[in-house]
Amino acid sequence: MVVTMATGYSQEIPTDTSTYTLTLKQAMVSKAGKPVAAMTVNDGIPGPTLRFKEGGYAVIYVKNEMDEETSVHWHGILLPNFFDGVPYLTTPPIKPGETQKYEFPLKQAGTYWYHSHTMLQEQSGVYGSIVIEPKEETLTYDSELVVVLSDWTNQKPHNVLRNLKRGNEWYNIRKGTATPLNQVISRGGFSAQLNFWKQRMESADIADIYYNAFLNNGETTTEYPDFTPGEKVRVRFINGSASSQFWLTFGGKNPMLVSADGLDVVPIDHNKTFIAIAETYDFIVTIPQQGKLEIRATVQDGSGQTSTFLGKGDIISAPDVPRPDKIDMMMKMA
Ligand SMILES: [Cu+2]
Repeated sequence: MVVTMATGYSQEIPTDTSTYTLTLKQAMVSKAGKPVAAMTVNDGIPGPTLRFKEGGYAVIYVKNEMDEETSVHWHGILLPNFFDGVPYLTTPPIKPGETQKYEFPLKQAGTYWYHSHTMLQEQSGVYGSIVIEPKEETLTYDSELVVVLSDWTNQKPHNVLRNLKRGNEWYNIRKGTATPLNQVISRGGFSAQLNFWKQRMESADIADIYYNAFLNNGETTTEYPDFTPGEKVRVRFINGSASSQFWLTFGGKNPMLVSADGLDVVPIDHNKTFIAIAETYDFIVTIPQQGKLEIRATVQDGSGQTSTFLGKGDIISAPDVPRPDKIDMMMKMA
């Protein structure tokens, strides 16, 4: 079948077409103790995993049932510019009540994701995962699991932004990552602190925002007990956070890191891996004969974590990641 797309060019549409509809709604959602105004994709946070096959064709309808305009950007996907989903730049925004159709051939394989590209809607919950299976699988594994990491605040995202613009240390005090001046002085860091103040910076800092929770697949802890001993599971991690970066650590044997940002890498046996905002990493883990494997994401400043458990039985804990020494960091930076 040949169709003319909205961009004006014609193209052969493969019979291998996968069609999805994503419906965006405003809803009260409770992820950290109390319901707050949030935004859902198909009634969930994160939204569903969109699965495609390399060489196939994607058709995605995005339905905006919210009272404000929106957009969805397909992060890392090679596609015609018109369907990139960045409002006012490549793609028109989706007005309240409107549905936008995105369509593109799938020219790559791997782990990717999607998120709103409008205002602060990504922080409110508009994000989800994309998996494109390769034409020919070169890796050996039995099953797979997608894990979307994110950060959650009970504050309105606009209030968070306002607070950041004030440039105070309230969030660091709230999450216990501030460095009290008496400690700075007792460790000989006062001249470093003066240097920082002169440059209008507070003490050394890693992450600016206090989050009420860190999530994987929308929960602080998730359990996947159905994996069986010896099963090789490809775990696809996506960091869909608004402003958090994590250290991933794995219980039991080191996992095999097989892919980064959708591209296969030379497989490497590697445990502690840093995942920055918007990055994706795939690992193959083997479910142990006894016990359940913990995979832990520890936020970079040490103020929180979220764990995924695979299998059943006693916990095989992931290694701890020590809190960074911010006074030492400040002295080195100054
Ligand atoms: Cu993006």
